[in-house]
Amino acid sequence: MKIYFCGSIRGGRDLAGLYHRVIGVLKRYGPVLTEHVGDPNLTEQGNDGLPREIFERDTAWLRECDVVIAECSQVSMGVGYELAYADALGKPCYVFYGKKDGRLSAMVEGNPRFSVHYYNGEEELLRLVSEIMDSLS
Ligand code: 6K6
Repeated sequence: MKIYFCGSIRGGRDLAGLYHRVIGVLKRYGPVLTEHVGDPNLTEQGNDGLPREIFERDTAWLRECDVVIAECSQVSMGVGYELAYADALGKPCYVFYGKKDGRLSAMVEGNPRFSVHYYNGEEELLRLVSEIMDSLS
């Protein structure tokens, strides 16, 4: 099972450590095509390739993947774009949101094809991710 993980980059890297640990769980189930999203050395200012190359590579991975896992607590235009792109391809999309003071975009929360999960704290997030991946494998 090829897994595409989405998390904020230019939207802010506050949750990079959390992404890294979610990816650690996901890797037990198959290759995570976007492992770099959890790289603690990747900053929002970093310039890790030309935007066109990033777009072509990431959209190719979205076409190739079997499941999309998106951590949406940190608002990110790229994550929203990836979810819409994956949805148009009919990919199964699992969305996670852990902020108490804020609301997930209605364009994500309201999509009946997305499986949206709210969590309280990292432990619950990692448990939810494992349970979902167990159910898919
Ligand atoms: C810019 C700054 C640091 O790195 C970059 C560009 N590098 C990227 N490399 C790979 N994927 C990227 C990059 N920038 C965005 N993405 C994709 O969009 C990732 O798969 C993330 O899930 C999502 C983040 O979007 P933004 O809008 O928060 O950057």
